[in-house]
Order: sequence, then C-alpha cells, then structure tokens
Amino acid sequence: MDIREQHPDLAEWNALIERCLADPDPEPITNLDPGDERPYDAVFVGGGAGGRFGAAYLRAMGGRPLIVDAWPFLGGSCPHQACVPHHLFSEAAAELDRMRWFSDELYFPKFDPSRAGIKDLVDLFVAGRSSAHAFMNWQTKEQLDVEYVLNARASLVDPTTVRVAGRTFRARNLVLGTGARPVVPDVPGIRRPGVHDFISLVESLDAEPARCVVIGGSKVAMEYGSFFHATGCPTTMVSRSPVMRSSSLHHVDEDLRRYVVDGMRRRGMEILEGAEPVTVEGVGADGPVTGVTVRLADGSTRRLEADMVFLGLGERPDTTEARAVLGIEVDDRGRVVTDRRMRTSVPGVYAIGDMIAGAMEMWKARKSGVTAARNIMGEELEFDVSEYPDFLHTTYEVSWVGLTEQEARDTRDDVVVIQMPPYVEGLDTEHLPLPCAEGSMLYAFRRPELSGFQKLVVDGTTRQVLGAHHCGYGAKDAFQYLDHLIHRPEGLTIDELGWMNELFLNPEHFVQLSRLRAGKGRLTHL
Ligand code: KPC
Repeated sequence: MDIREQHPDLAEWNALIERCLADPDPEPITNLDPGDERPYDAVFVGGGAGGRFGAAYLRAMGGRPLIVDAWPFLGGSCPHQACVPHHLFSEAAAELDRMRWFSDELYFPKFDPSRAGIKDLVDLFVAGRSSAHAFMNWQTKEQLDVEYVLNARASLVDPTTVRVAGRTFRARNLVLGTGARPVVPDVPGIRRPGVHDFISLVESLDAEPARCVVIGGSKVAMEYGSFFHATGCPTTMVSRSPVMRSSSLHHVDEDLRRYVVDGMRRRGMEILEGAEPVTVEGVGADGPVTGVTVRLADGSTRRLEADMVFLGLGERPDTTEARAVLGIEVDDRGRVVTDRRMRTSVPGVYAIGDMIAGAMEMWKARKSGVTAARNIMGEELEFDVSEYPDFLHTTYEVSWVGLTEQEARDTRDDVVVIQMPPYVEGLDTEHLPLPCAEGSMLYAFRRPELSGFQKLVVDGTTRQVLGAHHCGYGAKDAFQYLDHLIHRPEGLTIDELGWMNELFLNPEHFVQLSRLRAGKGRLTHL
C-alpha cells in the first residue's frame, strides 16, 4: 500500500495499523519519495526509538534516510510492549498501593480487591496502544519528512544493501536497530503456558493470575512484580543476586536499596535472594503452570505455588542475521560491538539501541540513533553510554544519579551526606512525616514511614554534589537536570544548589536542604 500521496489522519492511521496487526498476511506500507533521486545516506533497519530519532535527525540535517520495520508502525517495542505498558502498570501499582493503605479511611472507599486485576490493565493497554503508533507514523511522515517501508521485514544483503517487500534498497550506510528480546533461562518447564515475559504478558494473557512467581531481580522483575502484587496477586521474587544489585544497575546506594526493597516486603511481597529456579511444574508434560521449585540460598529447595511465572532476567538482541550475512562482531553477552560513534566492526554499518552494550533505556536508544546519524552526515561525534541517571518503579518512583555514598567514601576523604529522614543514631525518625511533597503528603500524615527517602552525597572539601538518590514520587524530571548539572566539567556545588529557586513542596528537598547547610565553611551531615 503506497501512502505517499495519502495523508491519513490519526484515526485513519489507527484503523490501518489495527488492520495490519490483525492480518496474518499483511501488505507493506510504503512512504517513498519518487521525486528524490539522491541515494539513501542510511537505511535504518528497525524503526524503534533509535531508528526513528536517528532517521529524523539525519533528515533534519539534509540527508536522506529510509526506515524499514516489520511492524506496521514506528516507535518499536516501547509503545507496543515495553516502556508504555510498564508505565501504565506502575502508575496503577502506585494508585492501588495508596488505595490499600488508606482503605476506608478519609474519603477513600473500602478497597475492593475484586476490582483490581492484571488482565484489566493489560486489556486497557492493548485496546489503546495503537493511538501512539498512529501518531508516530503520522509525525514521521508529515512533520519529520522521513521515508519508510513498514509492515515488511528487511533482509540484509551486504553492508550497503537490504531487500524489503520485494525491492532492493541501497544506501551509503546501514544502521541496525532491531532491539532485543527477553532472556529465557534454561529451566525445565519454562515454555509452559502461564510463563510470561513483558511481551507475552500483553500479547497473550488470557486469564487473571492468582499467584505469581517472578524469576529475576532486574528492574523489569521489580516493576512488574510490584504491579502484580499491588493488584492483589501474591507475588514472590526469585533472584540470584540481591535485588537492585544486578550487573545491569550502577550507582545503587545501599540505603536507597534497603528502603526500596524493605518497602516491597512491607507490602507483602516475598523476595528470595540468592535463589534460583530448578523446575517450572505444571499440568502434565506441557500443560499450564502450577508452581516453581527453587533452590534457596542455603541450598535447600522449596516449591512455590503459582499459576503465572514472569521472567525478568534482562534482554538480548538477535544478531543471527547480522553475524551470518555481514560477519558483525558481538561481545560475550551477544550485543553488537560498536565504538563511541556507533560504528560496528563492519565499515559503513552502525548499530544502535538495545542491540549494543549499556542500559536498555530510551535515552540510549534515541541518542545512539542520533549519534549514528550525525556521524553518517560527517560529524565526528562520540556518545559515552556508560554514565547516566537511572530510575525504576516499585509502588514508588525511584531515581538516582552520580555516586553512591560508598562510592564517594571509596574515593574521597571528606564525604558529607544530606538525607531525609536524617540518620541520627537513636533518633525516632520512624514517625517523622518527612520527606513529604506531591504524592506523599497523605502518607506523611497517616503513614509517615512510607513517605519516602532521599540522600544527597557531597564532597566536603570541594563542595561538589557527587550523587543524589530518591524514593518517592515525581522526582524523575529533577534527576534529568541534576544529571546534566553534576556531570558538567564545572559540576554543581552545594552552594549553587542551595541558591536555586525551589518550587515548594518539591519532591526531592535537595535545594532547601542544601541551603540549610551551605552557610557552613566546613560542611557537616544533615
Ligand atoms: C509516549 C511516547 O513517546 C512513547 S512512544 C516513543 C516512541 S519513539 O518516539 O520513537 O521513541
């Protein structure tokens, strides 16, 4: 279907995408500019966040990109199966948590667990997800002026050629950005019905689970496990490493970690650390899941009842074709090796997004796509994926950036901590209604121990802010800017932070707390 001269509105795009998703033998959607006779500067294989942003940037610089994607929409897994449903579920988890804590108090109705379900939220998401897809297609065509072929899988031919929808496209460069898939552990019974990852959860959950075992201690494991539990599905996490201590997370402060993990346990989640699955049991040889046997940290085994098992063990890219056709180099974790300009081992071929090393996060996907585009267009731009702010959800929003207190102590003589609630030996902070701000005011007055945790790590000699750590609500935005400020060459001092204009009550109290301490020539803890 050639839509170049058509200009579908959002509803028309939505209907077309829904039709394509429902049709097992669908037709390609082509948006090619016959009037542009220039060769393509790059074919972006994969139109997810990395490919879409890379292609848009390349086009904005005057180049000619082409995106090809097997799905009938742009934007990739984020709006279809990953980030967007995760955020919907995590928002629901936070609201359900509040409704449970305040059940039948103040203006809250008595909590009715029969009205909270995983499947309802999954269905809500699936029914609405095509509207984001429609917008991505519309924006990319009408506003960003990027050519694309959708709903057709590309085959790699050589470093400058792909075949898609029966046509051959040549370009000066290829940019590989086809994402990653969840890791499936080699455990007997792992393919039984009822074993889900974040993809199959939204694609095929067909009944409300009553008891869940989450395998893994990743962000995804914590986030989905917290959501399942908040809906009323009792959930046990089985994690080999301590939760929030997996290799995919960096700069996790131990006090923050303890507040977050204790908070999950306080809400009734069972968290088994140092444990691993032995078998997934079910009805007959390959029928639905009924439980998981796990080996615990002490070497004993235990059977956990479950009708849903959720896998949260991270993701790996599928590089089979890139290795076979292009001979591309991958690392020991199966990810495409690139330099800081996103160039792979094959000249002219770039890789971006979840295919390469680093966090499986949006900032890396989009910025790596843009980095590839700018290099293709002649810049010599490097992008270091190793240092970044991070966040996750439980029933809270947890954000952090820079050094942990321990990392700071390991490298500096004079480390000052500004924390809320403050740590003072013997002080009864359990009932201190701080921190409090948007999202935690009711907790502060009714359940102060649930109102959050925050810590600022400062170098007492240079007065530089080294790290910030937060559990609560609404602080993620601030961490984007804190990341920029503290990682500037000149950094950010406690004096500068304390002189900013706070929009009171701000979710992290770092500005006001810094101002309370900044007058001191010799800084001390607060
Ligand atoms: C809300 C939203 O932006 C989710 S979809 C993002 C896809 S893309 O803009 O291509 O990164």
